[in-house]
Amino acid sequence: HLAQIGVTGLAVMGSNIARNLARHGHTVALHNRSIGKTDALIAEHGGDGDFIRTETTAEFVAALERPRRVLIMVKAGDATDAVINELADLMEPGDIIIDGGNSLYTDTIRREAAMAARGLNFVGAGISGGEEGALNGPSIMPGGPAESYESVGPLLESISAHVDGIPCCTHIGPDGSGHFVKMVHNGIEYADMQLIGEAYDLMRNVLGMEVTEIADVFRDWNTGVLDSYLIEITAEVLSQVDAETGKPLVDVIVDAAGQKGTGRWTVKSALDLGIPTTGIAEAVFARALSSSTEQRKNAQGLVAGTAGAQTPEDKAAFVEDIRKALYASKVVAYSQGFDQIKAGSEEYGWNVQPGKLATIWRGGCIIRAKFLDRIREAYDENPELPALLLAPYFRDAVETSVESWRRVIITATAAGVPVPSFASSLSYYDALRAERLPAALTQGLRDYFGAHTYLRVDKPGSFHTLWGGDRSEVEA
Ligand code: NBP
Repeated sequence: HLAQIGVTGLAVMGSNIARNLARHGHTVALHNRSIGKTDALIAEHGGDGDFIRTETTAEFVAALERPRRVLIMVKAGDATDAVINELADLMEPGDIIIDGGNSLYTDTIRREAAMAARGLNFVGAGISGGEEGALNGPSIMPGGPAESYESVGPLLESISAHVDGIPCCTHIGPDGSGHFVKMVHNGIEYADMQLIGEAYDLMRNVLGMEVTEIADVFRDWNTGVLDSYLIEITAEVLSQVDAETGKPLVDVIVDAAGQKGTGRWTVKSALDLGIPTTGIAEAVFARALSSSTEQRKNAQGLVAGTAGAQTPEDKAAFVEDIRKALYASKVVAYSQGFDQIKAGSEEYGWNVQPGKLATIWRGGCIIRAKFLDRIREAYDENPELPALLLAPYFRDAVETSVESWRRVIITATAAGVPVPSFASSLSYYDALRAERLPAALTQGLRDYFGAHTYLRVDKPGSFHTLWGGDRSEVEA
């Protein structure tokens, strides 16, 4: 008998996806560079469904029905290229290679073109949800040729998470689009986590709350508009007590955040596209600062200068202010993320539908949240929405939070507690709604030192002031 799909790369993600496929009644051919992982999977979970064990890549390819469908779940980068090339040599026109790893979208664009030239269909699929999602239903963002989605879509949809009966998997667009949106998804995840961290820090270091009390606040927040996976697990992590010391676990974890690179990729892409994705950038930089341990150690004795700081008198009211600041900043981060997706889609001609994306992010993935329903509705109502922040629901949400938002930042600043994402998100909002920006002065300076010219508010054309001469204005 032959397999409907093959999975190569059987580390955590690959083995869980293979099991998920088997549990949904698909026959799955298994392959891994070293046979140990394949055998371990069959020994431990062979009962999950119909698996075909293969050792060599040739055996693996021969175990598949046609058109062949292979899902690659290996380390992103060179390993993925090596596996693609090995498979491509053994496959035939019309066969489909799916890369489910966290590949950089520009790699996916390159690989898709190379495979297309050989008659093969290449699907770069972003998969979110971590280990647990891979096993029980991830959010899947497949790009690549539309025809290939007809073949792999039903398979992938069957194993994805479902919300209200709708699969959290949809065709995103051509070549690198799936990995691009997965990248921005991860960037948004960085922003979300940074905002949660700032909210926690404010409760801990401005209000002086106990960790367990803060856990209860997050548990409570998870019943309202902030209802989401990350808020839910924040309560879990904060409730955890270290067995060895009896302290809250969060107090024995080293406060230096790691990163694997997707946040950094998102910010690099935002810079290239000229999109101010400040929420994500602040989050990436905040992780970098946290890991500058040597500098931090040396700076610890610096005078804080927070003599004027006052603890808010009404604790409950300030907690509510923090909740609103978190929500408003989150709206900004998502609005910026969707702006970046729109810009990427235009740059590469992908025609990504933001509403469809919000729909498949409602379940399975790390940023899953009630909130995504509101985003979906906003794009359903107006697919041409200039910015998420300007959709009526989100406009209201931010406008009714803005006073709290300002109070939180003023209080944090006076107390010397860093709130880079809260503060920069508010500055972004204030800049966006400003009637005039100091960019006019920037233009004046650029014209002064570099004759870069400027536009005038009152007439068409480009102008230059003769700064070194009689300072009269000439048309450029
Ligand atoms: P890893 O990213 O740790 O990769 C391990 C797998 O890659 C093993 O099967 C290993 O084979 C194989 N491999 C390597 Br390394 N080099 C190879 C090569 N040159 N040729 C063939 N195989 C090679 O596994 P993971 O954490 O399960 O993640 C898999 C993919 O999914 C990655 O791209 C990751 O970024 C992505 N992803 C991960 C998560 C997550 O939560 N972990 C979430 C979403 C996406 P071996 O057993 O022979 O060493």
